[in-house]
Amino acid sequence: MSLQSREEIRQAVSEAVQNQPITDVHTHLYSANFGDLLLWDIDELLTYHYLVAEVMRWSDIAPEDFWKLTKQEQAEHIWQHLFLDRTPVSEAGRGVLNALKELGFDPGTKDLKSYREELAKRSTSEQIKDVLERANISNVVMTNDPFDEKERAVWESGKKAEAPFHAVLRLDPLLNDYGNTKLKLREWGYDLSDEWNDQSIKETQRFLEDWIGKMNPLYMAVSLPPTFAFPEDSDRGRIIRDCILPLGRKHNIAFAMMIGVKKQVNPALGDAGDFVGKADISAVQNLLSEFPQNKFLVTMLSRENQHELAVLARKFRNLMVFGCWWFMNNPVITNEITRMRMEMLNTSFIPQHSDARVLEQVIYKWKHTRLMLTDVLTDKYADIAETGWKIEKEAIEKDVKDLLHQNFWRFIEKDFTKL
Ligand code: FIX
Ligand code: ZN
Repeated sequence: MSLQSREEIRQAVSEAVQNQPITDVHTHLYSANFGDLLLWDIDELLTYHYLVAEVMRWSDIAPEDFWKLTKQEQAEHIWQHLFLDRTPVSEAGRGVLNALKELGFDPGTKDLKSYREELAKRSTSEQIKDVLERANISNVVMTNDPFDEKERAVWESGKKAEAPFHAVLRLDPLLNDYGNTKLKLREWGYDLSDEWNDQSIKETQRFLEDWIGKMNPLYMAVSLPPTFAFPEDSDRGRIIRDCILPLGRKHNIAFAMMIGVKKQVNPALGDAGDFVGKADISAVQNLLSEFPQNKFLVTMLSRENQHELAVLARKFRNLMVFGCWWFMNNPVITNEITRMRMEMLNTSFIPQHSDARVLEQVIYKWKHTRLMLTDVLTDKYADIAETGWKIEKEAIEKDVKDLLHQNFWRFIEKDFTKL
C-alpha cells in the first residue's frame, strides 16, 4: 500500500517505530541472576548520576554530605529540589516522569511515597518482564567488567547472561590503566613481563580469551579520553594492536570505542563527575584504514565530533556508528545528529542506545528516541514522496527494523576477514 500524504506517512512511521522490538546495544543493566548489580525502582531512578549533577546546582548540600544520606534520603533530596521546588524540564527530569507514566503511575499526584510503596511489591524478574514489554525491547546488551570485584564473583560462580540479556567484555582498566591492572592480572595468574614482549602479548591474550570464553561477549568495549591516539607508543596502543584486534579477527568480535570522556573532572560527584572533550578522530581513521578485517562500533561524546564521524563512516564499511551518547542524548542534539547521519549514511547506522543504568530508564529513553525517530523519518519519507517515489508501508517497516535491530546483529555477525 503506497502512502502519499504526510499524515499517512507519519501514521505508518509512528506505528512501525512503536511496533519494532528494539535491540538496546549499550546499557549498564543486568539479567536478574546478577542480583543487586541491577538497579531498579524509584529511588534508583531519582539518584541517577545525571540528576545528582543537576541537584548540585540548586542544593547547598556538600557532595560528601549527600553521599552520607541513605539512598531514599538522596532520592527525596533530589525530588524536593528538582521536582517539587521547580519544574523538572531537563531530559533526565522529564524521563523520570515519563517512566512513572508509562508504568501506570500518575506523576501528577507527585506522591513519591505511593510510587515507592507500589514498586516495592514487585520482584526483580517481574519488573524486568514488565519494563521490557512496555518499552518493547527484545534484546538488552550489558556492560560487563571483569575488573569489578562484585561482578567478577558472579561470573566466577558460573552464571551467564540470561536471555534477552547479552554480555559485553568491557576493558577500561586494561586499556586505560595497564600499569596498575598488570599487577592485578599477575595476582590472577597471568605471567606478564615488566616490559611489553611476546610473553606479555601471550598472557594478555590468554586473559582476554578466558573472559571471551566465560562471557561469550557480543563485542569488546572501552571508553576513551579525548586524547586517545592511534597509533601510539603506549600500553593502550600496544594492547589494541597486539591483543584486542588479533582476537577480534580470530573470534569475529567487534571492538567498540566510546570516545571523548574526561573522567572525574569533579571526583566529589562520583559518576556525575565525568566531563567531555573533542577528540582527534584521526585515531579512528587510522584504525579503520590499517585494520580492514576488524570491525569497529564507535560513538563519540562531543557534539563537535559527530559530523566527521558520519563522514568517516562513508569511507569505511567496517565502521558502525552508534548512539547519541550521554551528553548527546538530548532531543535538540539527537534530532540534529540523526538527520545528519541519515542524510549521509542512509539507514546504515544505529541511531540510539539507552545507556540505561536503572532498569526503568529504558522506558523513557526509548519513548523519547521513538518520538524523535518518528519526526525524522516522517520528514525524510515525505521528501522522497515529493519526488513521485512511492512510499510503501512495508518499506518503512524494513528501514525501521534495520535501524532499531537488524543493523546491529548484521554487523555483529559479519566477518570482515572473509570479505
Ligand atoms: O563509559 C560508559 O559506558 C558511560 O556510558 C558511563 O560511564 C556513563 O556514566 C553513563 O552512564 C552515561 O550515560
Ligand atoms: Zn555506558
